[in-house]
Amino acid sequence: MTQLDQTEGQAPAAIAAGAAADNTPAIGGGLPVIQYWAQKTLSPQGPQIWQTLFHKSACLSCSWGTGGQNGGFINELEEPLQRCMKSVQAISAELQPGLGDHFFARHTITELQALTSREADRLGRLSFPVIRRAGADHYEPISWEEIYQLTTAAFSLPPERVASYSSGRSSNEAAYLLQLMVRALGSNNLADCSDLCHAPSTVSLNKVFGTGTSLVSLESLRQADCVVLVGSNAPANHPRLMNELIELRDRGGKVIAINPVKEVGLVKFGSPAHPLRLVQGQEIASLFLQPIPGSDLALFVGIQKVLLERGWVQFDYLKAHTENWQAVIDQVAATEWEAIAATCGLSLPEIVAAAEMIHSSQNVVFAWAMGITHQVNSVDNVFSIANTALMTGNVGKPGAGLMPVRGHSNVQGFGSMGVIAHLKDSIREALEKLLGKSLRREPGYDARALIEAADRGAVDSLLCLGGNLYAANPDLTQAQRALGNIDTIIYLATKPNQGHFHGLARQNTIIVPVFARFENPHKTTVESGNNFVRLNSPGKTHLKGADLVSEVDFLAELAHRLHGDQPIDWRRLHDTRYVRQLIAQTIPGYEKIGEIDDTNTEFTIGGRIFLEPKFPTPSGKAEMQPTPLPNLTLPTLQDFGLPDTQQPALVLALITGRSYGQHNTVVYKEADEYRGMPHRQCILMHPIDAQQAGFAEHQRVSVRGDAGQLDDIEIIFGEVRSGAALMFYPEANVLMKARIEVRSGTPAYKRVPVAIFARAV
Ligand SMILES: Nc1nc2c(c(=O)[nH]1)N[C@H]1C(S)=C(S)[C@@H](COP(=O)(O)OP(=O)(O)OC[C@H]3O[C@@H](n4cnc5c(=O)[nH]c(N)nc54)[C@H](O)[C@@H]3O)O[C@H]1N2
Ligand SMILES: Nc1nc2c(c(=O)[nH]1)N[C@H]1C(S)=C(S)[C@@H](COP(=O)(O)OP(=O)(O)OC[C@H]3O[C@@H](n4cnc5c(=O)[nH]c(N)nc54)[C@H](O)[C@@H]3O)O[C@H]1N2
Ligand code: SF4
Ligand SMILES: [Mo]
Repeated sequence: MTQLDQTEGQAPAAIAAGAAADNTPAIGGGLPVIQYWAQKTLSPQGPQIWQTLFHKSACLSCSWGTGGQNGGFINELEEPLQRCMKSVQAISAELQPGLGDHFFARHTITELQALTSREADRLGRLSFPVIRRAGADHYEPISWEEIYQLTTAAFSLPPERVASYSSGRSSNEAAYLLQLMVRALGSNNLADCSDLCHAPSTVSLNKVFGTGTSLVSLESLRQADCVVLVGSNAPANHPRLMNELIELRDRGGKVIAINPVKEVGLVKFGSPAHPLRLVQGQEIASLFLQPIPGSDLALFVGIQKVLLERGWVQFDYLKAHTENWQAVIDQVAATEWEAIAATCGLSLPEIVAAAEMIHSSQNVVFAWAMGITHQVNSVDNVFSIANTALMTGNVGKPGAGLMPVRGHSNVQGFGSMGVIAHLKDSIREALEKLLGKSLRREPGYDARALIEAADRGAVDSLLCLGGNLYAANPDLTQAQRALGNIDTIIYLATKPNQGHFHGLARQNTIIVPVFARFENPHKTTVESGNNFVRLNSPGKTHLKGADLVSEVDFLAELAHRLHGDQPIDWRRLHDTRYVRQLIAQTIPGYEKIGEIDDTNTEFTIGGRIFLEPKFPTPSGKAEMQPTPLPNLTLPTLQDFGLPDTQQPALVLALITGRSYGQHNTVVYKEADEYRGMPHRQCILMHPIDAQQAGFAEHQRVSVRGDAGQLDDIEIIFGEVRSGAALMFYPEANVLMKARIEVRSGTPAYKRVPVAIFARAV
């Protein structure tokens, strides 16, 4: 049905050639990256891609914050050559032609539901607003006036029954407007993709340090001589972070990689910024530890125990700068080595090696991503990392500290702007002053609570500012049912995705096509994971004759219709400069945004980077938290409704995550050559697990979770820890029910119990 760009699906030749040996390349990054650049930028779309790469705006893709006012290739320290292949992937997807006028008349929703993620993305840019009315099997064009009428009516319903969901690609200005409009209605239901992502980091860091974001700047990272990288596939997901690790190794520093999967790019990486080693690559991990999924906390307690037993704990630091340290030390002392080793599956020498490396380094940065947060004990996981950093005096000095490696390019900005279920009192009070009324104090729905509420019929209206709420959730059957209980859903989006076809509301589902970041008619800003604010210049869309709206204009118009002129002139919020002035007034640390239109000066947010061990907690000290060992169990075959005579079969802890050829629920490329997975319907397994159950490589099997089953899945052997396996999201999201960490609401996507068996049962 669609014109698929076949070149995207093919293996780069360099990889295909290497495939003969063992099916995977010897390094991450490397020549295929250059090849991809050449292929894309020399294609007919090439000139447009280059133009967009040089546009003065932040990269659309990850939170590393490349691009901005000094040009598209510049990082936060104004260094050139900092743009990775992913940004080209993201730009080229937004530069697709628009959907034709009659597209939705020609294709039923039933047909569109059969599309894969990649096919849905390849349909092209959304270029005119459409509505799907109750019972219809088509989207049809709709006027802007009717959209605003329906949306205004939907958001005039009781505030506890209205909600928003957002994803971190939109601007700070759109995020600020969204939360101001929703809170002014009396609702706190501001679910966000960060609820499915780094919320556990925010919760833990706030509890220990009184601040929820990275405590380390990029500049400070440059002064580290050891980086502990936990549960992150940075070679694929934050490629420019790899430049930092290459340079760290060059200056004699160490990298400890902790990951049940031996990701090739964490072993060796070739970066275009270091052309002499592009082909052979640079060794990244000085030490690679492969714990059992979900067990990192036990490893960190083990490291702490070594520090304690060898007299390496910095008690002077703990006494001066932390609270509750004695309880944490007591707990470490009381935890048995056997329990630690049995939980994390690592040997004592491995744990000692990590502790020695941390101890012998001057300045250690602890960085982590989804391997830590997508767990049922994710908040405790982050506590255990923080405790290790504090025991070694590695927080609150240059070159050291804690660094959650964030996801979307502006996900952190959304949190700063107040799009968060648990709003800080200081921001609430500032907003109350601005709006001249008191705001609801109880936390609103986070992303999971929103789905649960919708599932029980408690939500009438939902506005989605970007993202793909349907496919990002666990248990897609429930997600579809829950969204189907909502009367009105308004999706603001740049490109179609599976959520627009499966996440249909009961009455009206409206898709509002919006400008991408580099097309907005006004300036906007975003915040990087390193707490740096980027300014995006206005731009133009390549879509001729399209009927798009900017997110800010849509939200300002809707807010004006809902709230009129009081107590603020909502219509004035069409002017993003005015929005920035309100942000400067109400968001702590963001004062400089009030002048950015005049100065064009991007800045680091105040009060976020800690070069001294003084923290914004009531005591000014870090408040350490004890960390109980997780009790890791896997179900038996009977729990999956299978007789234990079912042969061959085995139960594994499944990691669901990304390939380098996808951005979240949007798949750009079917194969993941770096892991040797030729298509999306694969499971990466340890050969021993497979062989013990009688499976051969490339055999097709069924994978069953507690919510669903996937058949015809190809077994691929790889360097994943025995007992664990890896599959791609969002395809794997049919398998699991949502098990969440209670304090953060984040699902445990990285330790999903699954049973594998030979035939569909
Ligand atoms: N190319 C690309 N870049 C992206 C994205 C994308 O989809 N594609 N998404 C963006 C977003 S929103 C995010 S949140 C980030 C995600 O960036 P990452 O967090 O790097 O991505 P994931 O693929 O979810 O998985 C991270 C790693 O955790 C490991 N892991 C799994 N379980 C465990 C465990 O129990 N312990 C440890 N130590 N490790 C474990 C996995 O093997 C994997 O290597 O990337 C951002 N950047
Ligand atoms: N099993 C499993 N599930 C997961 C994860 C996992 O590792 N495993 N990861 C989780 C994580 S970390 C995250 S962050 C979530 C991601 O969840 P989401 O953020 O909800 O999903 P995305 O796939 O990033 O959303 C992509 C869509 O955003 C829209 N879009 C892109 N740019 C813009 C823009 O500028 N404006 C607007 N309005 N729309 C835009 C496009 O229509 C595109 O189709 O998924 C979570 N789900
Ligand atoms: S590392 Fe992230 S921000 Fe930098 S160019 Fe790559 S995708 Fe963009
Ligand atoms: Mo994320």
